Amino acid sequence: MFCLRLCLRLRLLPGTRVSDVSRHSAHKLASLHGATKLPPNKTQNLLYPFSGLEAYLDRSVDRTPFQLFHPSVEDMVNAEKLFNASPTHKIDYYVSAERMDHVPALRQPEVCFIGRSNVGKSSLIKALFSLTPEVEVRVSKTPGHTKKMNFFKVGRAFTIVDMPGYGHRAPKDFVDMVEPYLYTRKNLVRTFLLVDGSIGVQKADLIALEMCEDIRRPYVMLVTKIDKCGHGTLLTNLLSLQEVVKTRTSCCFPQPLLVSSLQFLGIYLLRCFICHLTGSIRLTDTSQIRAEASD
Ligand SMILES: Nc1nc2c(ncn2[C@@H]2O[C@H](COP(=O)(O)OP(=O)(O)OP(=O)(O)O)[C@@H](O)[C@H]2O)c(=O)[nH]1
Ligand SMILES: [Mg+2]
Repeated sequence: MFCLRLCLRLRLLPGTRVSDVSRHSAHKLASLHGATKLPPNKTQNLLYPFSGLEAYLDRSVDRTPFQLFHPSVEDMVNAEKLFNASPTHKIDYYVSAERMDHVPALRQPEVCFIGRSNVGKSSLIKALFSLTPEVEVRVSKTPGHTKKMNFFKVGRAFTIVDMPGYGHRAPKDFVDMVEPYLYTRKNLVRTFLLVDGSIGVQKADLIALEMCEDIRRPYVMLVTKIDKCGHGTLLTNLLSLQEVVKTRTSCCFPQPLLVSSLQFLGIYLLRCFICHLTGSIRLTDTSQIRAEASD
């Protein structure tokens, strides 16, 4: 039923197909259109990854904090349009910076991705840009791969920044490079702090979380690699992260977002969240945001 309604809507709404430029090379799940060709429960999982976990969650656990941002399919379709390049809406790598004085002066709202080396920051950006596979985002099995702050422009709508990781094999000047950026960047509307869902919150993640709290700017926890472990492990890690967010944070959005860049789980929802935070789309009334996501 869900899928039928969804497919109908997607067929009716213009601009939901992959752009001409990338149609031949984009992954089949890069677009919502591709996602809706799967069986209904798989589509539901891709669009709303928490729904796949809910069945394994004890009845006594309050589901509300996990579904504060719950956009409608229509909103996800609108967000997806921003991730399709066109001659008047170019999506591309812009510049890299090692220090604040190399950071480009840009007016459009910006979001950035931080987290431990190897947590999946670059892979996530690659998945977000999967409708324009010609945009080069480098990922690697070897921790410490991203050495600079890499800026990607999404037309004039917003910028996405891929950061070097902290922890194992991080660039020595991570703190000199990233901390000043987080403190001083005027057009930064949201920081996404990534934690690996298959291994849970680590000491280094708690240090980063404290740093975000000290900076006192809004940030969001993103749980990556949710394909990599069983439901039990993922739920245990998710609930302990939720407890950290509840008890130790005041600037963090209360809902951790779940993603798998390999399987495209949660990518459509994240695109929608970014478009909402940067003011690039207006959410329809049917979308739930129980806690104001743009505080
Ligand atoms: N199973 C699984 N593996 C992933 C996922 N995302 C990333 N990976 C793998 O994790 C490794 C690291 O990914 P990157 O995206 O380069 O990680 P990063 O956070 O950018 O790392 P640094 O640049 O070193 O800070 C790669 O081998 C990816 O293929 C995911 O969603 N699922
Ligand atoms: Mg990287």
